[in-house]
Amino acid sequence: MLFYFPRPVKSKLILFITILASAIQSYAENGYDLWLRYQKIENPEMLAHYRETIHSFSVEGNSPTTEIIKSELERGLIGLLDTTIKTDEDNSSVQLKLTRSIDEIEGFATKELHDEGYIIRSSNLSGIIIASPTEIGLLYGTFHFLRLLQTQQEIDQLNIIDNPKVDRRILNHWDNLDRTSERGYAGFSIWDWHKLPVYLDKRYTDYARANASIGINGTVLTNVNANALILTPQYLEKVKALADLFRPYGIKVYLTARFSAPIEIGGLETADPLEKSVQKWWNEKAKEIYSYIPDFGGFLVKANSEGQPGPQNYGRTHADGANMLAEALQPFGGIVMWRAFVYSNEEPVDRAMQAYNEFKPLDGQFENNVIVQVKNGPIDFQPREPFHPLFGAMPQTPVMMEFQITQEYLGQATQMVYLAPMYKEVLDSDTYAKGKGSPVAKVIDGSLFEHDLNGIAGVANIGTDINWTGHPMAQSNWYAFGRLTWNSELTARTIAEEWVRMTFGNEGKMVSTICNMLMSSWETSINYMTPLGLNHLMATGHHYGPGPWVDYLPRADWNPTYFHRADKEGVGFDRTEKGSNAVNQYFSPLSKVFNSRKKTPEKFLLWFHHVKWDDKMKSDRILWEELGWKYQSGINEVRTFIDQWESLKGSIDDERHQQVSMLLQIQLDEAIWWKDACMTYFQTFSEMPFPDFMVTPTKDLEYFKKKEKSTPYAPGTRPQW
Ligand code: BDP
Repeated sequence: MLFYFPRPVKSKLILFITILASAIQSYAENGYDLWLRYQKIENPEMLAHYRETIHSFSVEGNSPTTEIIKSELERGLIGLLDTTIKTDEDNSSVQLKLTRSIDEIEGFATKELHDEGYIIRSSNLSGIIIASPTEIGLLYGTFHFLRLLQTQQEIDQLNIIDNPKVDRRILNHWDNLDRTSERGYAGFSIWDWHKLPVYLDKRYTDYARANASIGINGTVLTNVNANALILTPQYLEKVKALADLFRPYGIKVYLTARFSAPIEIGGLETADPLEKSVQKWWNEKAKEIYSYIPDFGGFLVKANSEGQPGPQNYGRTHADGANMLAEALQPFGGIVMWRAFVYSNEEPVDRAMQAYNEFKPLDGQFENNVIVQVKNGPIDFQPREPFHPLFGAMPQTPVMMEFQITQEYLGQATQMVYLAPMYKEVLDSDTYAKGKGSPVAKVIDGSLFEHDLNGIAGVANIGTDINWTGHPMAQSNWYAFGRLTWNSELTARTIAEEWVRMTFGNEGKMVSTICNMLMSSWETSINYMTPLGLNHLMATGHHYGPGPWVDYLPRADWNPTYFHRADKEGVGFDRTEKGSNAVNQYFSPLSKVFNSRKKTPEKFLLWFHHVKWDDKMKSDRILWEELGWKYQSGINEVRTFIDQWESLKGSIDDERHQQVSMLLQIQLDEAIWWKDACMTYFQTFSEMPFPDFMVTPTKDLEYFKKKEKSTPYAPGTRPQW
């Protein structure tokens, strides 16, 4: 229907709508721009200083990547400085110069730079120079420079040399071809396979920009529980469209390879890796993929794990399977990331030990373009796990890290949990593989055992939600993952601060309040979910909410009761020499530390020990009380987050402020639910009264058991485990 307004009314109305629109725009933010908001610098002195220092720039070269650099600089500088910026084509009097002629830079040895590295220098005479041997390095340097402005740093005395510590910095999308996302909590998959290859969603470009801005240079587009169809020409054309779009941003595309693909899409009768016909099929498949995508990164493979097909179906080893794929990719420079997340139902040994038992004997048997991808801990992305004992245990094999960015076991998209402290705890853990000073970080950057092939992967938390990650604060985890893949030495706090400044603004109190909230959020979530080394207490299928009583699943090691082992005496899994002896998979002295009840850090206590309910803890409380203490403090801490956030009302745009407020309320309810359900359940074993300092649950166990079943459609669900 068309409305007709007489002219004067119409123009007034238009004026009113325009004013309204700009008012809303300036104060409502939907989070789509992530940390690349480029809002005008609030601080007038800094703004004046920056404006004086930069009013033109030049970028050497003329390629898709240099075009991207120019448009990012324009967008960034115009947004931040709110002024006109010249791109000086003749290069004569520019203040900001991007160049690949590093040799000309005084006092600088080119060999100091990695291919993707860059330098940023400022001098009074020649302005600011960003230099790198590659265009991608210039793009990274550009984002670094913009970050300096976004976080309001001094730019007068810059002398930055920055190289990535790890070569393959990769996101793993557990995305299915029907656009559902396994363990995804931010809507559907961003890959619109149906409309590809013709329709290129703007999100793809913004995804690439965001990744490039934090140094991510690879993406596995498909779920590890793989679908062979992705390897058919119909889909390869679509993958090619994405690869072409991502290439100028320095991002390589990888795919998951379903081991049984030769049968499912190749018409063969077997997928036995030692069968010539199977090898031939993969060789041809690789050739075909490279005809579409000349710089295809390679395959990520989940085999013989949770029902996925693999070489063991034919009595072959993981090395046989990986090497067959490696041979197919070798002529083209591709790699195989072979996952070590394997455990078998038939195996009576402790699940935490199985990957190590399976893979350690294969050390030295892999082709040189195979890298074994290991989850950070030996079970499965639990809120807190000790590092996986395979790190350091396979000196002759490149081993890469798999973190989870999506919060499958960490409150999903309803809870604020900043994961950088967790990533850091793992990366900084000393494996003692070559004596003291052999941290996990050095295993995975290749330096400990001198491997050229090295990498870090993170299971992405990105979806179609307008703000990409569901919870506005979960953007920080995507950001932190990228920053740590580039430089694992950055502190979690430094990264948090960068992210807050770029995402919310630079006002001092706001920055420190949000940073404090972020920095304590991981420990808080552990406190109200799985304190003292407990793990896998989550409800079945979706892993949303508590279900410590679950004991009816077909496989022992899918049941929470398998993991906590509560009985009348105490709680915890005995992994000492007297128990499963998992402690022995660690190098000495760690094996000894974990074997000792007294020496084991309390954060891992119930991971390694079955401890009596009345055993004394460091706090002088007995274990039962300490559990209550932890659960209750988790709740109290969430209440503090609510107050802290409330104090920021007015200093953050209303839209995001309100979203986080509502989510914190859910987080509080969930924390209380966790405490009540777990303490009520564990009380059936401890048979002790709830400690005084803990708010007593008002419902009985039956209530919580029913509640566990009341969310069958929680997002990201898998049917069983
Ligand atoms: C578990 C998830 C499951 C994944 C599996 C994996 O629950 O959905 O398929 O890990 O990593 O964490 O393969």
